[in-house]
Amino acid sequence: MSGLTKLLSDATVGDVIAVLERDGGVIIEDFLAPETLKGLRRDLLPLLERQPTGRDGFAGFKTRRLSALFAHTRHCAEIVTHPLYFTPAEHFLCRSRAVWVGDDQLTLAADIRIGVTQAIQLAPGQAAQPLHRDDTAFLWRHPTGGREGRVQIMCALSDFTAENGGTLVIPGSHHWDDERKPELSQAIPTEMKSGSALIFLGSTFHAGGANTTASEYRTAVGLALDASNVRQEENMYLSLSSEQVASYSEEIQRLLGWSAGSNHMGWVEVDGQMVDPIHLLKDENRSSLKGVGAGRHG
Ligand SMILES: O=C(O)CCC(=O)C(=O)O
Ligand SMILES: [Fe+2]
Repeated sequence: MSGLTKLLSDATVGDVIAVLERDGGVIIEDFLAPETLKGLRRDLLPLLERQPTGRDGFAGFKTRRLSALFAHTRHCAEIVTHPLYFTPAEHFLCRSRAVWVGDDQLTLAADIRIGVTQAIQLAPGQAAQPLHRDDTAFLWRHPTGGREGRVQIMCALSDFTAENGGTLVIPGSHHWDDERKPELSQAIPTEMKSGSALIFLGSTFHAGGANTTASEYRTAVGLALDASNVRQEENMYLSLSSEQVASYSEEIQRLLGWSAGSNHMGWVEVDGQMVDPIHLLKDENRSSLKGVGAGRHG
């Protein structure tokens, strides 16, 4: 394959689904309306500039990340509801299951939640990220049989090139089982103009590319739509204040959901890093809790 398949923004939902089923990823050219692209750049670029760089090879030592995006810009709403993203996501995430409740056999399906929001900017000199699947957060099993946990989008706020770190994707890797190791030699860089978007399945191997340019920044808004069954049933975050949670032992704090674990489910951004919320309940870190999300820049 010489490049990832590109569709124009007048493609049908069926076209997008067909390419995702075959390759696990697809580029939609001119995905963002010009005013959406302009608004995202205006709202997010100054905030990204103030973020520190990552502290490990996965987050990227020369990468700036900004989360809680719905607190920082209104324009993410236009991305998640775009019919060429939302409707294919529904197709992969909302598969129904028959379940017995007493005498009734019901057909239930998950609906959709926004799983991650993150602007990602790779500076010159950033090395390639390790290849991974984004549904690793859910410890999803592969092959998925068509039932995905996550459908991800990377909207380009700058041009994406092979040289500036355009996302590496291994086409077809969503069909692989969990034993098969991904290799960089199999990955294809995402090359697209600013305003275009890469959509890929949670089971597709991908990585941020290496930025080998002297002075170009590669900037994206990454968002994930997730199946709503990958969360706690009762909403503990709204039911208990952080003070109430902090009054319990660490074991109970984690069980109430204030824990990200080794699979990083439930992290929260503090000072540009994705941290385990358990740390915020400790007395010495309680002040950071006020810095989470909108409060920090508001
Ligand atoms: O920056 C990119 O192109 C991809 C980043 C990514 O896959 C991630 O952080 O999970
Ligand atoms: Fe990823």
